[in-house]
Amino acid sequence: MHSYTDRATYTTNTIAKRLFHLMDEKQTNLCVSADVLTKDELLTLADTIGPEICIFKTHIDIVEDFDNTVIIELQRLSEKHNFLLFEDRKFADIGNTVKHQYQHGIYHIADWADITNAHVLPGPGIIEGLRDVGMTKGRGLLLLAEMSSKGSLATGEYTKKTIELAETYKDFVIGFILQQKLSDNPGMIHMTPGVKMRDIGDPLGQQYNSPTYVIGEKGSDVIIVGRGIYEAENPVETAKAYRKAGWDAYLSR
Ligand code: S5P
Repeated sequence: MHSYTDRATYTTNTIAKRLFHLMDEKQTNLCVSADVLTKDELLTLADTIGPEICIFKTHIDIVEDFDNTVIIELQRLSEKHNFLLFEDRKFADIGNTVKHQYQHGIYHIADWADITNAHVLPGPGIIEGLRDVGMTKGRGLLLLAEMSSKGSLATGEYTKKTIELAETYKDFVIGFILQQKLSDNPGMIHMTPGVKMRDIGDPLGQQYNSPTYVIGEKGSDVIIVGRGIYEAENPVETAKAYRKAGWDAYLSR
């Protein structure tokens, strides 16, 4: 089994290399999913949880009082605490449209998000469109190969094709969102949402597994934790616990 650091040599993408090194240096494979609705909550979470994480994942379009200072502050905090920014945009349109959605509009995602993600439902054009914009800015893309939610249609042949498609664009595609390790390419990063220590799901179809199961048994690389952390009574202590569980599982596999 390769260490994260060893795996950096199997990719040419600068963000993927940075992430692999960052995880071993900082000793964390925890990505926090900051699905909060105000600028204040978002920035407070980034500053307090920042020391524990390798990636800060946003849904920037749910922030009610969004303005450009959110981005400036997020970038400052990402430098202060050494984590990457991941906008969980889940692009899903034709290449020409996603190019604009990635680069323009209010959010200018390509200008600040180190990582974003896409469904490959439309075919390879979506990757090519995002790549046109993202490569020159030194960004990385994750493909959604599986989803954590009940009844997900991203299974079987769709999942298999997604993994295959990534190889064609491995200068820009840095890995996958999925529930288990599915690629044999050590340069590809596997990230898994649907992680919570206590609950097994929510009323809207989310399904949860533990950090130990996801990293230790399913062979994923990064745990993505949202409500498990930001809804906890003590988010910082809880983040430390998720970080330790994820890291111990990596060390012992
Ligand atoms: O399959 C998926 C893919 C993603 S990116 N299932 C998910 O839940 N996500 C995202 O992970 C989702 O959009 C949310 O931001 C986060 C999970 O949040 P939690 O509160 O359930 O941990």
